[in-house]
Formats: sequence, structure tokens, C-alpha cells
Amino acid sequence: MDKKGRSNSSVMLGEQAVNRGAGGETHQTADAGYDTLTTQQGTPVSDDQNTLRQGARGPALMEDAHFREKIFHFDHERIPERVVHARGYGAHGFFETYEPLTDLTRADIFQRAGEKTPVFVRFSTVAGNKGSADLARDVRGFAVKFYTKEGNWDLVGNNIPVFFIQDAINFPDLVHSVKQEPDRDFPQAQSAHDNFWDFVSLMPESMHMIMWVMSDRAIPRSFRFMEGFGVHTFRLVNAEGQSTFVKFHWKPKLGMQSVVWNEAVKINGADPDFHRRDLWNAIQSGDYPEWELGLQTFDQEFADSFDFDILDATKLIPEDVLPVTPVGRLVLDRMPENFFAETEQVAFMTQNVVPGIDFSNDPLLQGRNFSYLDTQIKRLGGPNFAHLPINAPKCPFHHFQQDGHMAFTNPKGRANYEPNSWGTEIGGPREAPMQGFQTIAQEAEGPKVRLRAESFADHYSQARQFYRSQTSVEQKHIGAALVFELSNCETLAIRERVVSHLLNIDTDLAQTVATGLGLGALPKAAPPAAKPKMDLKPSDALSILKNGPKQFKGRKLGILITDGVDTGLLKAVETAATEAGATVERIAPTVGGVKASDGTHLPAHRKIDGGPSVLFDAVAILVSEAGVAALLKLPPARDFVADAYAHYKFCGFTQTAMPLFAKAGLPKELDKGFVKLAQPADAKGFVQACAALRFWDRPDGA
Ligand code: HDD
Repeated sequence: MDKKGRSNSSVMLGEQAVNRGAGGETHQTADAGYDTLTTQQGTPVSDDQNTLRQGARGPALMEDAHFREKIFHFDHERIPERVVHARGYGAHGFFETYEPLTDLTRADIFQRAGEKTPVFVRFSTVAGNKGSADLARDVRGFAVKFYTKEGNWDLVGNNIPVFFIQDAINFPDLVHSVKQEPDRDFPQAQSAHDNFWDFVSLMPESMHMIMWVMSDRAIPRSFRFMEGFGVHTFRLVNAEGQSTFVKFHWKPKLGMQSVVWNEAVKINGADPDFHRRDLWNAIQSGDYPEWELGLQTFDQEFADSFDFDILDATKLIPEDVLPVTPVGRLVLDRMPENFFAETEQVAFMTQNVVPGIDFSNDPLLQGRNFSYLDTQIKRLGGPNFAHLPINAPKCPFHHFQQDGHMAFTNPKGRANYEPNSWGTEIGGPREAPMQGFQTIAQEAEGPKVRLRAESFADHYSQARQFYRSQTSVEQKHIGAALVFELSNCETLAIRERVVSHLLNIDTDLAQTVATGLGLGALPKAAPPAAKPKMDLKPSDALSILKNGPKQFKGRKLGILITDGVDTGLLKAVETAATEAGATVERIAPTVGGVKASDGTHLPAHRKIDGGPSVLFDAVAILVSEAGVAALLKLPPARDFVADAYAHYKFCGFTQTAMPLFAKAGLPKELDKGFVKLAQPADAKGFVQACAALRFWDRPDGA
């Protein structure tokens, strides 16, 4: 005991053993039935609250091995974040094969109907740092590790089917340009700055991707509502060694959905973890997100007849030209037990393919196959990252790789080389010529050159096709995004250079952007690429809105309530929404909840300040006359309504909400996106209307 009666060790308090901190606060100890706290060496720790010191008020002692171990470990807790895709969120699940694909591939995963293969999936943004906000305008990574019975297959894709560049040698420059500018270290998680637009405007091959990134694809509502793509052309190889080209697609079962830009900006403030929370909540509540894997397969003849080079990652093959065939489903049903051990340490590598899947000569893919191994060695500290449980295959594996940092599964026995003559008992593994991975024997010849094929030269036709495939709402968003981004570029010449490319894509778009930027006159169009620009047929599959899900399932309704709320009406709305497969949150002036019309106490999920309407897909305003009077004095309540209106959301309301609508500046004549809830029977109709997700026919939306 010290002079103040504090203890440095456990004391008995009644029946319970406790440990005391400096402030005299108590901590329950192992003596009370907890596991014993130990050092990393397994030595039991008696006191984790006080460093060893010379006398109660004296200097700390070097001898305190437990303190030193704890602090040293803490000092080393961070590992280098991924140079791109630093911010990510992962989940476990399975892939289920629909039908055997034996004619196309010998990949074990596609041999048996109903085969379930464990997977780990990591979604990510690209440019932002690890702590950046989820709703940045950015490409989303969609990386899937299949733990197949013949090794790990990593399909390291994005939510956009094309890429900025054609050759991996440009990747460091692309990434440098989009990340923070090096002298000032900002802006992070944003492409809206000079360096990025300077680079892409000097790389016309990026223009197709730019159309996608300026579209709402780059601000998805959640990971659950976005598509995924393997991007490159790969090969499937069957048991006879015949190969078929393939492009991989992921289609979300709940349909695609994005937010609008003004909403994205506000979500980033209200909940920077919006996408993480969404995935976590969905999986924890048993509402498992699901995607279908689809294949576009084609032969050399198709490749030769296609308008573009199938090795060019800035091009896609429209679904109308080559349909996507579903071959299986991906279900995410389990969150990692520990974020760092699994999501942070997972190492995806494009070169992880299995027998039956092979690469094409896409120069971007070929470069990636080099980069990913290198990055994992750097990031995870050595060559043994495959020993980490998240990266280890789940099938038997035997090899002679040994030693290095953290080698904890070195091969056993004497033989650590082959060939050897030690026999099957101790001689270790051998090659399997028939079963093993075999690279497709493709002829290759020609001079060693640094040359881009002529067939890669048309940079505008598919950009134009993408733009012209969008609904007018989506086209408006692309124009607005370009104006926003370029308005954040300080250099006039860069703004003009981008518009000069847009003139090769669509003159109306170029004009819209030029006007939005206040350019005095249109610049000259960028020199056309070597190949002439083609007018391709628009493809509906490229639009999000033309493929609307028409369901409210998996979405979220926010209900703003006050004291005096009609309990029957509230319950009816909540029931209708949950029956439609949506989740519901109540928002109230205080998180403690409200006193309903029938005197019952109804708890709330959020206080109005922390529950803005941007967090919901649709809203309902169920308020009493007295309640609305109180809301009028709360700016967040006005924002709740004004934002829901500006973001084209469906809004159910009681007549009593009208003063709040007036205060929020809504028009007197409400549009059909506003559904009056006069009685409980109206709830179903409101929720049915919400299935359209947004009421786009609102002229003064954001
Ligand atoms: Fe990459 C990470 C997707 C081009 C080099 N990339 C990374 C991740 C995804 C992609 C989803 C995150 C994986 C995870 O969650 O851990 N990358 C793509 C796609 C590309 C692409 C779809 C084009 C079609 N990448 C690309 C090129 C290079 C890289 C051309 C280099 C030559 N990518 C990397 C990397 C990363 C990475 C540096 C950073 C962290 C990591 O690998 O594990 O190696």
C-alpha cells in the first residue's frame, strides 16, 4: 500500500479479486474467473496498470520487461499501408458453382454442380489513405480469393470493367498523379486536383475510364450494390489443353445503386465508415450479400473480328455483343474475427491462378503479375506471408521453400531439395506433370521492342458509347462531376485540355463542361487518335439506372418521429418496410426516444443531429403538431427534409409535417415522390413506391 492507500497488486474486495489503477479505479482479475493475462512469452502478469519504479514516486526501471514488451509491440503495430487500395473492408463467404464447366476449363472449382468453395473478399477505394472516407469519388477494388482444392485463385478486380492505362509501366505515374501532391500532401482520396487531370489529359487512353469514374459508378451506395469485373481478358483451359478467352463479371443480386454527389460529400462527414458499416450490419444481421459470377467467353475468331484489341484493358466487350452467362454465386456470410489479421494482412496477387485458368498477353495484366508479389513482400515483411492463415491455401500443400522472417511452417524432415533419392517416405513432394498447372503453349515471336500495338489506338469510341448509353439523369451527373473536378484544378490549360478530349467524345458534354467552367470559348478538339472514331451502338448494360433493381430489399428507411407520433402508423410503416426486406431506423430529437400518441415510450436509434437523411435510401416524417413545432427550431431537422428532397428520395409524411417542409424550402406542390401517410393502410403503397429508389423527376434536385 502507498500512503494514499492505493495498491500496486491485487487485493481482495469482498468476494472479488480486483486490481487498482492509478486513480484507484478497479479492474477485475484472473482470480475472478478471467483468463490470466500473460506476456508474449506466456509469463503471468500480476500488474498491468503500474510500471515498475523505484519507490511509488520514483523513476521507472529498465528492468520492467513486461512494460518494455508492451510498448515495443505497440510501437510496431502499424505496417506499411497498401500503396493503392489502402482503405478496404473484407468478409468471408463461399462461392457456389451452378453447373460443371468441364468443356471450358479444368479448374477444379468449376467441375461439380453445387460445389462450395470458401472465399475471402476485400473491397476498397484506390486513392485514399487507410483512414480516408468511404464515399470518395473513386474506383472500388473488388478482390476475391477463392480457396480452391487446387490452390488459391485470386481474381483481383474493380467495380469498373476498364482501366486508365494500357501498359503497367504507366501505373506508378498514374498513382502518383492521383494521390496527394507530394509537396503539400493533399488532397487525399480525391482526384479533383491538378496533378491527376494533368496526367490523364496527357494520356488520351484514359478517357474511357474517365467517363466511368465521373459517372455514379464511382460513388456506390454500398459494396453490396455494385458490380465487379476481372477487367482483363483471361483464358480458361480445359483438360484437353484447349483455351477459351474469358472476361469475368460480378453482378449484385440486389441490383446496382449509387448515391448522388452532394449526398456523397455529406455522407463522408456524417459517417466516413458508411460502406464498412453497411457491410458489417448486413452480414451481422444475416442479410448476406450475394453476387453472381458471369462469364463472357469467346474464341480467337471473335477476338480477331472485334472492333478493339481484347488485350487492351481500356476496352470492354459490350454485353449486347457478347452476353454474360452466370456460372455461380458468391455469398458473404461472415465478418473477420480480427480486421488486421485478416483484412489488412490478406495478400491478393493476380498471378495466383489455378490449373484451368491462365493469363492473356494484356500488357497491364503481365505487369501486375510482377507487382503484387513484390508489394506483399514489402508490406508483410518477408516471403512467408503465405503462412498467415488468411493467405494459406485450404488444400494440402508441399514445397521446399524455407526459412526467412517468421517461418513457422517450415517443411519437416531431412529433404529440402529435389530431385533427391530419399524415397517417398521422407523425400518430400514431386512434380505432377498431368495434374499440375501448365501454361498454355502460345506461339510468340517478333523483335524485342517498346511499342504500343496499333490496335490499341482508338481512345474515344468506347468513351462515347459509354456516355451515350446513359440516361439523361446519368449524363447530367457525368457533366456535373467533370465540372466539379476541373473547377478544383487551378491551371486553366489543364481544364481546357480535358475539354479538348471531351470534344472527341460528345460535343454536348464538352459544351456543358466548358459552360460549367466558365470557359470563354471551346478549345480545339484534341488531335484524333490514329484510328478513326467509331459511332458504336449504345448498350443499356452500361447504365445503372436502366438496370434499376425495382426493389427496396436490402435498403434502409429512416423515420423521423417526435413525441405524439401515431403508434399505429409508425408500426405499419416499419412492418411494411421490414416485410419488403428493408431495415428501419428511428430518428428523434433525442436518442432516448419519444412518447407516442398512446402514451407508450418508443426508443430511437439516432438523435436527429447524428441521423441525417443522407444515411437512408428513403425517409418518412411522422410527427405530431406539437412535435413539428419543436423540430422547426432544429436546423438538422430542416436539413433532413431539404436533403431528402434534393437527393431525390422518396418521402412518406403525415400532414402535420407541412410546416417543416415549408421551413426547409420545399415547393408547396409536392411531387409524386412524396407519399402522404394518412392512415396505416397507406404504408404499403409508400414502401412499394420506394422500390424505385429515387424520384428523379424532380427538377430542382442536387
Ligand atoms: Fe492493382 C492492389 C485492382 C492495376 C499494382 N489492385 C490492388 C487491389 C485491387 C487492385 C482490387 C487491392 C487488393 C486488396 O484488397 O488487397 N489493380 C487492380 C485492377 C487493375 C490494377 C483491377 C487494372 C485492371 N495494380 C494495377 C497495376 C499495378 C497494380 C497495373 C502495377 C503494375 N495493385 C497493385 C499493387 C497493390 C494493388 C501495388 C497494392 C496493394 C497490393 O497490391 O496488395 O501491387
